[in-house]
Amino acid sequence: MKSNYVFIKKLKKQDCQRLFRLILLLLYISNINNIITAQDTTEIPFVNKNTNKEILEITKAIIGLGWIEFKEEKKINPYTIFQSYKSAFGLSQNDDMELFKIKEDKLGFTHYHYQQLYKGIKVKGGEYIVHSRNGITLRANGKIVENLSIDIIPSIDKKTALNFILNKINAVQYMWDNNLEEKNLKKNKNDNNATNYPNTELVIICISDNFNISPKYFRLVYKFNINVKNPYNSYWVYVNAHSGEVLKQVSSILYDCSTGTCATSYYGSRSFTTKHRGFPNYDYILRDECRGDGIHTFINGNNVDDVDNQWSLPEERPATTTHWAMQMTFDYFLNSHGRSSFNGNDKEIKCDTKVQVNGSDFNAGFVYDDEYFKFGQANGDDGYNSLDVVGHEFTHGVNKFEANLDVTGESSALSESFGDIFGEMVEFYTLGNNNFIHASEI
Ligand SMILES: [Ca+2]
Ligand SMILES: [Ca+2]
Ligand SMILES: [Zn+2]
Repeated sequence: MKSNYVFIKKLKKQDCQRLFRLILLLLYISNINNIITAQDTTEIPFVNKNTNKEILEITKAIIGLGWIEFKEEKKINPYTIFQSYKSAFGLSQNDDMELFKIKEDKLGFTHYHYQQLYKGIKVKGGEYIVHSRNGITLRANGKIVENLSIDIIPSIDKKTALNFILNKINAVQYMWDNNLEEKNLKKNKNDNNATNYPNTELVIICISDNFNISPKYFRLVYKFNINVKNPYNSYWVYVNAHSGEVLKQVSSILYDCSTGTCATSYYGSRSFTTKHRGFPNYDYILRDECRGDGIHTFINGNNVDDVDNQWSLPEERPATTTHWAMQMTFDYFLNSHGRSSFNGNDKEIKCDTKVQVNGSDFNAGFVYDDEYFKFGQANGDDGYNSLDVVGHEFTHGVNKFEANLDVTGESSALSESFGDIFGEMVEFYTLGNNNFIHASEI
């Protein structure tokens, strides 16, 4: 036992020395790595180099690797800046900057959005925005990927690339193999040639996670949008157009508009918009992501879900009716007044239902500071949520943003009367008639 003990002790000493050497080695390697990363991330764009006489001639200041300020007296035309100063920006004869969007703002600036093309192919992330006033370029910011040298003739064809992807995704069923989905798409798009079968385009993408603009990180790829029926998902997939390697696969479901049916309280069966939740739920909730930044309806702050998007449970009726009525209200204001959501700028609409205050049913209200719409229960399984009531509450939100009408005195009285009128308008918009009696259905 004793000798064993010594042996262990010795081993430990040796181990310590080894460990120490290992740490030194690791430190050394990590240092090398640091040096490599440091070199990689300090890829200086040509516009920033002090040897770039052409750019120094026309600029007042270049701030970091981002902003460029131009001398106003140079009167640089925002339409021709990348043609006139092509080499100053580090563009080669293979590169072009394509103007794809022009936006004016309220301050009198016009913003020109440019996309870099390499031999005519989009370079993802190679973009510039040129800011001008009165036709003169004042500033610009963006990134250009310099010195690209990529063979733009793919080594593999689209079909082969798609097969690589399908083998990787290995779905039970794709959207384009489902007859009903194909039929619906043709119907919705009013186009007999519409199909879910994936289309593709060639693009150049960066494979480094932190978007390093060094040309060694750029690859020619096929970009596909793959819609999968089972298990439900939608992907953007990038396949190396030379090697066939799947370089990136991202789920592209940012929003979802599923059409469901609900048994409403006062208006019979109606269809409305819900959201499909993928893994791990695979169900639908009362969230509409196709109107502004969304309409989200809860029962006492909790999501309401349904597996087949046919909403028939009586205890969910206050929520489903509210969700539908709020969509009709949204549509009325958008289609009749060009107003998207109550703030006029897409703001998310949150509705809580079956709301109680101090243990008793509440009727309906707009929480002024939280901008939350609340609806109580009525007659057991119904809600305080007829179209005119929901329209009325929504109008309180409109009044807050449009006229600063709050909850006091005359301001509040005006807000109530506008709410009543617009509530009736929502009723008329949806049903084709109205009765000028508030909440007569309840
Ligand atoms: Ca159901
Ligand atoms: Ca009414
Ligand atoms: Zn009111």
